[in-house]
Amino acid sequence: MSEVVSYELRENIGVILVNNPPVNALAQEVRLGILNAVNAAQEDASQAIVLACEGRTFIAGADITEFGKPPKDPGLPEVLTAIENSSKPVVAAIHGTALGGGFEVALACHYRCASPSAKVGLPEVKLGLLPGAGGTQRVPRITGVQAALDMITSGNPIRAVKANAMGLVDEVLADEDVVGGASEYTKGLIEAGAPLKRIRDITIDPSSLEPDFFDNARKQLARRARGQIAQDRIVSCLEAAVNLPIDEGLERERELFRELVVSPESAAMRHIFFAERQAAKIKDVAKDTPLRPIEKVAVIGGGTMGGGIAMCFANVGIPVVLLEINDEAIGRGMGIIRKNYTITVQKGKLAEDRMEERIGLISGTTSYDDIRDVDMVIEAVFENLDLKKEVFGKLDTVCKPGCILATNTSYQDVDAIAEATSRPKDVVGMHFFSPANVMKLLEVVRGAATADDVLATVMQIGKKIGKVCALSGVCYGFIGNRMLGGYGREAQMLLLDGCTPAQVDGALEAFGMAMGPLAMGDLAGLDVGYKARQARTDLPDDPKLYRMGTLLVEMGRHGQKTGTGFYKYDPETRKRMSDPEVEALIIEEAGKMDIEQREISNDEIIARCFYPLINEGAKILEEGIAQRASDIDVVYIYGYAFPVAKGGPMHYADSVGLKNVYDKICEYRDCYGEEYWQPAPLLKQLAEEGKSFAQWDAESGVA
Ligand code: 3H9
Repeated sequence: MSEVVSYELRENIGVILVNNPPVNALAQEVRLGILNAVNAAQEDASQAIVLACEGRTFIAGADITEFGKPPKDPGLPEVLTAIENSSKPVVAAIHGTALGGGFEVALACHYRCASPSAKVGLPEVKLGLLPGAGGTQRVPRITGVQAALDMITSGNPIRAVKANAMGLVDEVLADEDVVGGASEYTKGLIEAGAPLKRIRDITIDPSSLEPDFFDNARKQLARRARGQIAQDRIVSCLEAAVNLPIDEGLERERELFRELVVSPESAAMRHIFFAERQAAKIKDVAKDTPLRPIEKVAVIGGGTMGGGIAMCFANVGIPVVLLEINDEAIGRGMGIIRKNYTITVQKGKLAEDRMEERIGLISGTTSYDDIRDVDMVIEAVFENLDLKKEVFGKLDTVCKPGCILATNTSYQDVDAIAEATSRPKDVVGMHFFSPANVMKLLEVVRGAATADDVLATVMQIGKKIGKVCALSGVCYGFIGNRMLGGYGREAQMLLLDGCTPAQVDGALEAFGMAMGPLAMGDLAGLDVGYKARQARTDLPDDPKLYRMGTLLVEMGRHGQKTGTGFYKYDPETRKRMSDPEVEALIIEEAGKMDIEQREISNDEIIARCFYPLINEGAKILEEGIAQRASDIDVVYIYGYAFPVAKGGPMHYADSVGLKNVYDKICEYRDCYGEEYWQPAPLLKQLAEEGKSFAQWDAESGVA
């Protein structure tokens, strides 16, 4: 048929096999191959057709790299029409993950069977898209509208057994021999004279829905949209599925898919899809670097961070020893772990016996003797270099040769920590984000001596525990926290210039940030930043700098924990409210410093807060701290809740245009001073050359 699709008659069954590694994406040759095979099967002696895939998975969707390029025939809808109109039953044989366009292919088939471990799903929303080949029209015809809405707006995959109960899959096969099992199942259909079951023939009864069902769905989804429009368009498609004949519904779906595929949100989200996968690759570490086996882990420090890290490993079945200074601390740590798991159980996301199994994998100790046999240690003690060095000195004496010694430090010098051991090549940074069992980002910090196999192993184990990994070199704050400085600084400067806290946070939240920086400061505790600033010697001596944050702490307003900070908080609901007292104080302080307050636009708030961050990102790139601009985007999306619909700060800068960003930074430099606004040489260079960070990545050979 073609290089990527084969067809052969096996007894009375025509078997179509797709073989387009790694994930059998629906590239043009695959679409053409399936179309030709279905047409060929109409003419031969087959009585039914099985559509299956080689390799690790059934079709995992459209080929995302083709989006944004001129379409090539045949389009997917044409292929699906040929399948649906086949005069012989077509049976999808699903293994691995049938996702997006892949599952839509299966839905156009007359029957679907799946191996026990298979999953099906429509994850397009995670790429800022909607299922564009009938998913929004066919799924609600099977599952009803509410279940379809949940499935398509969440994008989460569904296991075979559940999919079977929902009617999305007709048969769960006995084992993983999917072609064999599907062929047997198909023979049964032939013998029974099973009809050509087309999902399109099912009608949805509109009276089964509340009159305001779609309005309510839109309102609920808008709350978590954060700049994404796909959810809203998915609701429109489901509305069409209920109210229009299927062909008109399919047409409506195509129209809205076309709108989304050219949207900046989808471009940003597709950028992150590939960026996330790139970030795990280290340019000078060979792909086939042998990995160190990690079968048992120790975590030093059972506080919030250490406990969360221990949970990450227990969740994937890896035993963890939690080392603390005394039994009381162990008890406290284990208590927090149990509490966290209990919340997950209460939410219905974890079965109680699974919780006990996981907790059973975590054991507490106060003795370094008990970690002699572990393959990896992650230190999560207090942020103090001397303390960390002391811990690593001890680890060096007890840990077995080859054990990976990782520090979870957020700021300390990984090289200085490594020097406290006789084996700096085994030392690496694993910077988890709080809460460690929830946040997806893992900054992997490469010390001057860190061995390649340590890095490769940490990247692999990071993926195993569900993290998105990005490599950072050693510097103060690594990639993420280093870039954050200017963001928080400007948020406070803007207050003196004329904004209220609600205006600053409101503009950034409207941009898509989960929480503005001032509200975030209140949540984390304003005293934390205050203490950290006092310990620093590199900050300019400027009374304007962090003026409001400092003043509020000195007034005892430490944020949410004291009930007041930049805002005041309802003691019962913790709802944040503007505080006229703070607003008056800001005006008074600005007056004392002769700052003339003025109206400030949301655009200025966004530029003043994000451009320093982008500028620092450019410095980080040219210093080689980050491998790629896209890695920085990954850090911000997964570690700092930067809106995915904006694609991360560097992608956002590209979308604004680096020349525009550079010019604004120069304007702010002239207005607010060089100590805060010093354009990065790389930003200047790219702006002058009319290039983007994405081009820099491509030209540096790291993309
Ligand atoms: C769609 O279908 C639209 C339709 O409704 C309408 C059409 C008209 N395309 O993730 P991995 C690459 S939208 C191109 O590391 P895993 C990936 O970049 C699509 N490439 O493996 C990576 O490349 P590299 C809806 C793709 O085992 C390699 O494959 N579908 C695609 O951890 C391995 O990927 C989705 O959104 C693709 N569709 O996970 C599913 N998928 O090695 C997207 C992967 O060079 N895919 N690649 O870095 C996934 O969720 C995961 O890849 C999957 C495997 C779960 C399948």
